[in-house]
Amino acid sequence: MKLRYSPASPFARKVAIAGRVLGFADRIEMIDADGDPGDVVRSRNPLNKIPLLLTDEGMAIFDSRVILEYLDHLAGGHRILPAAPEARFRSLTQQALADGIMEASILVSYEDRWREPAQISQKWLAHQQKKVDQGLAALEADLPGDEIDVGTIAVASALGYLDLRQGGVWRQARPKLAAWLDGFAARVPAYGLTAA
Ligand SMILES: N[C@@H](CCC(=O)N[C@@H](CS)C(=O)NCC(=O)O)C(=O)O
Repeated sequence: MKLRYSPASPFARKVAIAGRVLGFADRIEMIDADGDPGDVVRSRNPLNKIPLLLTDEGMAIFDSRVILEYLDHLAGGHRILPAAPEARFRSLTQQALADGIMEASILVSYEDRWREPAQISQKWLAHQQKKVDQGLAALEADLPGDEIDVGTIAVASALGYLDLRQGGVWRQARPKLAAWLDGFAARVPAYGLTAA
């Protein structure tokens, strides 16, 4: 399998962590966006987004949620995607919340990258940052557990992205969540191994 990724992408980090947790580290060839000038892998996704997984059969799979489901299936099923409905939908909802935090914080980063200074909208930035802050408040109030599944992998990846892009300032106001992330990092070596 080939994974088109970028070291800083939190969505790609979800996939990289899941791949290692499931024992696929040696089976997934990582292709860095920066080292792929022809952009052959990205061209397989009409949305031009990463991560994108090319299976051994040549199928292009995106987005990160679908790739995680594919890897879970490849590993025999119900390894990082619980079977029992209550656990399954809690985990999937946790993943949706974490993905939403990533999307909003990426839009904050893109504002600088894609807009001319005069076009940058403080109103839009505040709108996106509010989603990040509300998401963190929800996680602080209802902490993820000790399980290693699509929900906790996504939450850890989202928090890691905030550490990278926003200097970890979130930690001061969310001490229980910060302690949870430190515990996850200690329990899951793949977290540290996939840091940008
Ligand atoms: N929903 C997608 C989001 C992926 C995404 O937004 N990837 C970013 C990098 S972190 C990207 O490729 N951005 C390029 C663009 O938006 O054109 C997923 O879960 O994989």
